[in-house]
Amino acid sequence: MIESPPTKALLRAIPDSYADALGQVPGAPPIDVARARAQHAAYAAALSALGLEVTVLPADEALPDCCFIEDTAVIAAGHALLTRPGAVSRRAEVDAVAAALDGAVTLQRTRVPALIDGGDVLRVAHTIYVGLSARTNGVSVGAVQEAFWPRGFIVRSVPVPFGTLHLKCHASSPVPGLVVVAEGSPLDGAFGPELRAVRVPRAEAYAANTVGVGETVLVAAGYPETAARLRAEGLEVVTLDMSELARADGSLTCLSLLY
Ligand code: CIR
Repeated sequence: MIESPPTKALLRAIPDSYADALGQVPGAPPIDVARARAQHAAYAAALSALGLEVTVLPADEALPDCCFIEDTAVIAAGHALLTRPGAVSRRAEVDAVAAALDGAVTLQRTRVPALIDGGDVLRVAHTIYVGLSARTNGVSVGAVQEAFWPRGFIVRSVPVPFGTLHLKCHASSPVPGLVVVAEGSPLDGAFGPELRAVRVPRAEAYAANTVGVGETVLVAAGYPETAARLRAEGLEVVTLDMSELARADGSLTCLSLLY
């Protein structure tokens, strides 16, 4: 299977209701929505500067978490599996994304009783890992298999440790052939010698979630060792402030669908 690299990024704007997004730590200071929007805009600008055609869908006030668009679809080889997000309050996010993707990729819906958040799906070369988490159930593994096995992918399931939201909180694959893995994560040591693995120190685990475009990797700001290890692999590193997105359990991959 020969696949061209992504040329487009689909993002979704941040509603005022983002102040009530899921995943906030009780007692933590309130989210600064204006600052979150500035961070989101910097993310969009970074993708655009790297040559992607960026489209930002309008926010929906009824959907506080809608900016975390990654959870609504899994896209590979020109095909999108539209998800059924694990959180009930997020299920309606999918429709606007489906409409935006229609025509650009083929579409398939996830059927009941499968539940899946895109943040639990990590593609590494021709293997797709599905993290079993509080949001993604075992039935979804069959759904991912049905969608992507005919397109040349092997699908494997992997447990997501209790207390963490998604598989991609632990690992990402920003560049073909390279994985970024948090030390001690369920995927630490799971990859074969054909892949380059950059291990992220435990104290920097949040930085294991990265986005790559060509030989450039977006990394959350404030994780110098991870940035240094990626540079040592010959990659360009762009750091982005994620403070207000992290407050609702968001990280870099969550904010876009690349295709
Ligand atoms: C949620 O709890 O669903 C959102 N507040 C955060 C989703 C983050 N998405 C991702 O990591 N793919």
